[in-house]
Amino acid sequence: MQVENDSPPVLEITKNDDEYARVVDLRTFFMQKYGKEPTYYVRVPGRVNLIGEHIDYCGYSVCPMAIQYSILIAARETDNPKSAIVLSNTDPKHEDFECDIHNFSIVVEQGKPPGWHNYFLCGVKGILETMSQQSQNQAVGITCAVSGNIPVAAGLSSSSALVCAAALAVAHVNKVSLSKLEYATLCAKAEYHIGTLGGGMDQAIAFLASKGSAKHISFNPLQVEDIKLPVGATFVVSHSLAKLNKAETSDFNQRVSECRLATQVIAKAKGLDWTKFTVLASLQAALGASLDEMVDMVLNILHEEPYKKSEICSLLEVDEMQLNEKSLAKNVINAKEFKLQQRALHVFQEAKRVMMFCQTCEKEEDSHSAIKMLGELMKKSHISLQKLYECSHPNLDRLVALGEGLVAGTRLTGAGWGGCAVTLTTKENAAKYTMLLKEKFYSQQSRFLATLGLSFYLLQLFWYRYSNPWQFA
Ligand code: NG1
Repeated sequence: MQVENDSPPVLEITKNDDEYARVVDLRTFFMQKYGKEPTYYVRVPGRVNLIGEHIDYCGYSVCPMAIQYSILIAARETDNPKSAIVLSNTDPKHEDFECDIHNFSIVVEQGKPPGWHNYFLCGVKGILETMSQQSQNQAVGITCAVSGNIPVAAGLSSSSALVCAAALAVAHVNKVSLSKLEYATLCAKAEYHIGTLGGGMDQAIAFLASKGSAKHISFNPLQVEDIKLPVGATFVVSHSLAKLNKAETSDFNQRVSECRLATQVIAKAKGLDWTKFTVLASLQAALGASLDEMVDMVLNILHEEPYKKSEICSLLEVDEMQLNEKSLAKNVINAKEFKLQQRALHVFQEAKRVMMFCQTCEKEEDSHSAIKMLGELMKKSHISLQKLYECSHPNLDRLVALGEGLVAGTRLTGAGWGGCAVTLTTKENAAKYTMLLKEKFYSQQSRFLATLGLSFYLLQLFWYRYSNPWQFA
């Protein structure tokens, strides 16, 4: 188990780095905009999750890896007035923003995608909360130009990368020193201000990723281990061309709330004080049961038909107001029905698949059969997300159905309802598979031609000793 008590690294960038041109462009943008030189840069990667979907917020471990797309910030301390936060973005769609570090609020309207600066402000808020009142009063502002090339609303964690990059930028100018683990924890909490109750995977991999390696990340306490993928394992990440900003709808928080309700209903049925439980992993720990036993328990205790609020109230012996307060996210209190059995089944079975994925990587000597086994787990993960968790999208299902004979398995990655799929294939088959995707998927989509360059990614991951590190910076 790796202990990550060190601070995020300060890296030198040289002319040979792939990102050099991007840094130079951003510097030019900053200087044209503000008439001054940036004094430092921050870069935070996006990620693709290989397996372990919608279980981080239930306390279960996940297997993400960083990708080469990132948020890059050019920054300097603001001098006039000293407390101003001044933001601009190289993407003209994102408007300039200014506020005072001592007086701002994060405003998110329901049903609308949050303005980009709100993610930045989450990072600022996270850092301010680590400071004493006196230091907060003296906090200095920051002038930033932001450049992002992680596709937005694609399940590749562009929003968390921005929150984390903002936290790093503001911490630096205010001389706040934190470990990677502290950053990951505070940024996960800070992103709650956007309104979605994610589980911490994205912020953890943003700080704990290392070049050329996927990670097994577990929570409570936050820990990270390298995943030694089989030789030749190659991942292709493809965009379904359907976008969903999860802060725009209540779907994500509905799932979080359903998992919480499932936890509490099972806890009550087992004679535990249900008010003490919010996540399925803590319930499992309290019951001392295996994941298979938890699956049996779900099938015995929870019914398949959706639960009405009134039924849950009577099971937990509370009124509706108490239920809203104890168990439901704010934007879910008007939901009429909750599927508890399906969601809890997905979580326990997905948590088991993560265990098996990691064990296969550890134990299987023959890389060919290891890749096959990992692919099977990924396929099962997708079916579960589609049928039990209901967070797929027809485009994702079409991507998942392609590649018979060329791929080991494909699944949706990230929150779903659109966004990207991740495919495990071999080094030999990757090129043929990407050709097939172009022919059978992208050429059929009218928007594809316009978005070809942006929508399609090939990420090759080799055994880390043979990797090209810059691909996974
Ligand atoms: P996306 O939407 O892919 O960035 C979200 C959550 C994760 C996790 C995944 C589903 C946030 C910031 N991220 O990721 O914590 O729950 O969905 O596995 O809410």
